[in-house]
Amino acid sequence: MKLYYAPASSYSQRVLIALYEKQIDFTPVEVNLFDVESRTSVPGRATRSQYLQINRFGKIPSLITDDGEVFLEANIIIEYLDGYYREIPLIPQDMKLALEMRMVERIVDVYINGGREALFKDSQRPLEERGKKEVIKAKGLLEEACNLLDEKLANRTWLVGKDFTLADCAAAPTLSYLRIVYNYEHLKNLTTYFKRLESQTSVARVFNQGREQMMEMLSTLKYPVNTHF
Ligand SMILES: N[C@@H](CCC(=O)N[C@@H](CS)C(=O)NCC(=O)O)C(=O)O
Repeated sequence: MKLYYAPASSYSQRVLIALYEKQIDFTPVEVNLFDVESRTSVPGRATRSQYLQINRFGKIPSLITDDGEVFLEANIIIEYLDGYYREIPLIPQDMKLALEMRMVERIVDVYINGGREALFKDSQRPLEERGKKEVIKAKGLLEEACNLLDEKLANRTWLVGKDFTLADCAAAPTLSYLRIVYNYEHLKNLTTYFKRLESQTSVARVFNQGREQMMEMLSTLKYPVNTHF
């Protein structure tokens, strides 16, 4: 199977963590994240026209199976991987735990990632234009979501149940990039959990692979952000 991805892309990182956790062989195909217009070819990478035939939205990641089936959307790709490679499961068998996992993933995606995006965009506006109503609202939702995770993590190793799940695959890159614009060190359980994520082999590998590209992107910003993340 082939994974179309970019090392610094947080949604690609979710899938890479799942692939490494499950120890699945795959062929990585890098899509040029910097070249938004053409996604032009660098040898060994997908061109925009090639890539749009796989994913009409031009978003990464995408997965092509050995049978030529195409899966879009990071979570759906992980669900596919989990269905076919059961030895190391990332989705709980128990129905209620599986629902809790999906709920937590939605909270991470909608409120934490959404809040992070809003804060990041705000950080790139001139000072006098920052902090509008929508940004304050997004920050409030982000804070509530972080509080919720912190409460859940009071007596847990991973976000849901006893094992590492898809929710942790989603949380790792989201919480890593969140630190660029928002400091959550006051939330002790969440901070300890993030350290635990960083020392998970699959996560450390993915973070190492993505760091250089992310630093390159951050170095082009108009206004500085926290680069110690
Ligand atoms: N809902 C999609 C989101 C994918 C997404 O937004 N990927 C970003 C990279 S992290 C992307 O492709 N950005 C490039 C662009 O929008 O042109 C998923 O879960 O896979």
